[in-house]
Amino acid sequence: MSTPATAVQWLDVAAAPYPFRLPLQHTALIMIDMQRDFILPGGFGETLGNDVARLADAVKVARGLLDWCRHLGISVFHTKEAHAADLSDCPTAKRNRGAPALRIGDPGPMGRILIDGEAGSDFVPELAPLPGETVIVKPGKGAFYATALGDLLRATDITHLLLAGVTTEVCVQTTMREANDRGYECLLIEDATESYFPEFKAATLAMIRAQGGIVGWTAPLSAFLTATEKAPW
Ligand code: TIU
Repeated sequence: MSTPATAVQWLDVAAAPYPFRLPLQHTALIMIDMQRDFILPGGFGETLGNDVARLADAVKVARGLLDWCRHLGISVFHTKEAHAADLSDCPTAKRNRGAPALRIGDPGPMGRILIDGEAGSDFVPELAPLPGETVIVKPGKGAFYATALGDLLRATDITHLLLAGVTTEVCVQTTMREANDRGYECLLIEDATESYFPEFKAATLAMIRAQGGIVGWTAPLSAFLTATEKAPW
């Protein structure tokens, strides 16, 4: 059945804690920090002492999610956690925290750690943005803090957000909570997000959907593919 250009197409997705209904024309994907610095050896994630290999499977599913969004014309935003070369947007507390082998701004095998424009801060190639997709460079964990994301979402009448990326309990959860407080209906794609700590991922998913979806919904990518097959349009 053909659909008038102005009609909103609704999708009903099996999700927890209950089905998620989204209007495609008012939904955006926020793909969070799928950068070499978190996903590949030699970057920020590894210098913090983490096993970055744990994130590889989520990259594959995230690619499937991106393809699905692109096919349906859903707006795509990519965020990257990165700082200015002079570190003017990096709080001293953030740079000094812990005892990493390399600190933010130090030279590493993929360039200076977590510095915008360096190879390590760029996206992994399979998740590179396409022309027309928006890249948000953020100095913090949450994608709304000190960025134009909120203004851009408002300007494009976005009401529903799909979230994915790394790491689940750090930048993804922070961003989802920021978005929830701003009134967005948020769903986290369970298998397109990952943590260096499986127990933290599990706890985050549970926290999000507890209490009737106090932060939002979760669902695997397969739920979206099934919902699309069943859609009346
Ligand atoms: N360390 C960790 O788990 N995450 C971050 O530092 N940033 C993001 O989650 N992107």
